[in-house]
Amino acid sequence: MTLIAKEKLLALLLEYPKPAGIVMGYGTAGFRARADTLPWQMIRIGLLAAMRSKVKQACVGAMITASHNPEQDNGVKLIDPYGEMLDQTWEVYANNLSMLDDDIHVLWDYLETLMTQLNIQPHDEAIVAIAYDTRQSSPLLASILKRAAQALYTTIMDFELMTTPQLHYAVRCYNDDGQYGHYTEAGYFDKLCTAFQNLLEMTPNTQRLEPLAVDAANGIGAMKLAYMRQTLAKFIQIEIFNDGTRGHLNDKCGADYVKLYQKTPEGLPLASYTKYCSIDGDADRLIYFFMDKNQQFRLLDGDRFSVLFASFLSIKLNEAKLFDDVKIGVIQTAYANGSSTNYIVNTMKVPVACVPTGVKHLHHKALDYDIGIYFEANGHGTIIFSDDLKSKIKLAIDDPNRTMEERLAANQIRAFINIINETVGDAIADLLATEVILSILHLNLDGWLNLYDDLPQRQLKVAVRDRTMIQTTDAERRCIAPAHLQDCIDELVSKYPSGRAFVRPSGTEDIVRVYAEATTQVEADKLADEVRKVVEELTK
Ligand code: G16
Repeated sequence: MTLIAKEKLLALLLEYPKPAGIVMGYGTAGFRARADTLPWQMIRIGLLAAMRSKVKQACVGAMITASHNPEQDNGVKLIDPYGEMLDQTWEVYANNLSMLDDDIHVLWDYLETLMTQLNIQPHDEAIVAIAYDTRQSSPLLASILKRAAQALYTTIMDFELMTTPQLHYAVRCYNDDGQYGHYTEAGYFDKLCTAFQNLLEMTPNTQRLEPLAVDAANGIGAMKLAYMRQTLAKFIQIEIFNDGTRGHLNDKCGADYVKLYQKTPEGLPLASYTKYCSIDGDADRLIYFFMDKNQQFRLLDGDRFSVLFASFLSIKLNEAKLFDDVKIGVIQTAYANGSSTNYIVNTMKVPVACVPTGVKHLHHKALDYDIGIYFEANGHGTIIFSDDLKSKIKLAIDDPNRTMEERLAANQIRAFINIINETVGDAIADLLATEVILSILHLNLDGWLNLYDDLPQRQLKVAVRDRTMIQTTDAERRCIAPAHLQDCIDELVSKYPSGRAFVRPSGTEDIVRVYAEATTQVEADKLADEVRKVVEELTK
């Protein structure tokens, strides 16, 4: 590689030195840590983004966000050319680079070895699309990443403030020459809003949509939803709260807070609306909730979206007489409420697969189906539709031998597909998809909730000395380290009828997560607390 590239890199290493003793791994959603400990990491990830782009001969994305984490954190993750998460084999290179100290010779040798191994030339073209959330630390981190990528002769597309799913969408569109949509923000809004409008207009007897109050977690989603509000006003009134003008990012609000603590966020007028939802700091998660007639808080989480979306698509596939030709499946993680899995498998007769936490795992598994519906209980998810399914839908729409009803149903599926952001979980797209289904199926939140009863559950965060001491297997449902932890959990669980519990280290926060469910809330809370004590004891 050229001397100039080496000099540019050296300047960055001197400007943003790696703190002594720091260790960071590419986790559930990239590197995440306190923002002030991240600048050195941005150099390495900028280099990796450039290399990935050169290898794939396509644009890749770099999103700077710590999503649901508190304001003082930040993070970065790479997006592959099809808009999906970085190929997991490349997480190894990310970790290798992360382990290297600031010695320019060592770093340079590693880059050259990688280039030889991957058969790339330093001057091969590279394009990296960058975007960031509203955190104060984001612009600086973005600028470091940009300079590092540029040192390896990379063209930067700087989208500045965007939601995470918008960047995933933009990368996909850019690489497929606009087949999936136009890569700009205007293209994203236009695709979603047009599909939403088309689906409502083509459907007879839709139910009028009640106004929706959105808790935007004081994050980027507020700004982006505000753009769409006007366009959608003819169909739905969207009111945005926690829009960042007063509170702090994800502080006592947002999807993670509402799901974790199973309570309403601050900053919303709770008596005024029949429907509420919360998104998270980078708008990739969505949770609905409402106050029932006894003013009790009622939550509709990611499991509920799987049920709603699978029900709607099954109905429409049946109407289009396509159901028997289509392989539909739901992907969950260990956090899925046992009742939801039971309902999907036994009542809806749709197969369910369980994979480890992290959209990257769910997305991968969803590719096994024509319609792969994946949601984590925390509200992060989407649907993937196979090319084969899309062709069948098109043929059905154009087939003059089919009845009007069949062709309408096929058309409705096509419009619905265009609302969904297939690249990654997208709170805005999922919100529109939810609203449209509620309108078409004449459901309110109460009716949606009453499809099945959740088992009471509790989730806890436990601070431990070293969270990597906990190792899991079987899609994170069982522990293999430390010794005896699983035996202890099994013994505790056996005391609770329908009890279930597991622990796993978080890949985004420096904590261990405990999950427990049982037949009553008191029991779920007690089981979670007992498991917490065992975790604390065995990780001392
Ligand atoms: C990220 C991932 C999600 C994951 C969540 C929590 O969400 O994208 O798939 O469920 O972290 O992960 P962990 O339990 O390992 O901390 P987000 O919304 O923070 O990007």
